[in-house]
Amino acid sequence: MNHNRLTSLSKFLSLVLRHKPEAANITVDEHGWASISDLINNNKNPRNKFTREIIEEIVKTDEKQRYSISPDGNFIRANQGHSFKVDLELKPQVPPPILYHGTATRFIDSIFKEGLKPMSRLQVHLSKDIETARKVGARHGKAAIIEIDTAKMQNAGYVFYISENGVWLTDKVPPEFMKVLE
Ligand code: HQG
Repeated sequence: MNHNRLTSLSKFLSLVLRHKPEAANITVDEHGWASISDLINNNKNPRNKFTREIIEEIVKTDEKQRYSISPDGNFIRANQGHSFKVDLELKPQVPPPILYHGTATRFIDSIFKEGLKPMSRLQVHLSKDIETARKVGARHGKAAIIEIDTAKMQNAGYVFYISENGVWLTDKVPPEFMKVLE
């Protein structure tokens, strides 16, 4: 399938599974799973029409591995990034001693006043490498990178999770655990 078409369908899939299931006339369960047959059959908009093959190609080729298909092949969910409440059944994990958060320079003052907050998503997203953080930050403007002392946070009782696709998640990061790297 044509690359642009696949990208556009992948964006729509991300919208549906993370933010707005009703856009495809489907529902997701408490763990974020959507029925693949509903996704194929309920969505009448020809511009965003899914087939089993298209869904499998999106899942397989997604550069961030954003989606998982259930072991029985019947359900699909986003691995992270939701704005509605879902229980992804992630277990607390010990993170590397330092993680990074990419943001835009214009948010820095507010972040160092209030701490990092999930904003419209369920949790704050952190990366293990600076390069990924830089890309995430550049989506919002001129990228700024914040280094987070996760070892100190763990000692203070904060809990971390890692999504199926390797994004570190936590509920919030107070200013005392952060410094601006660049
Ligand atoms: C900022 C993408 C002001 C925060 C990426 C960020 C990621 C504050 C923005 C995933 C703040 C929220 C998530 C505060 C946080 N004051 N600004 N107190 N606390 N912010 O998009 O982390 O490509 O919801 O720094 O790869 O940028 O979609 O979060 O700039 O993994 O799969 O508020 O989305 O993945 O923005 O990105 P977002 P994010 P996908």
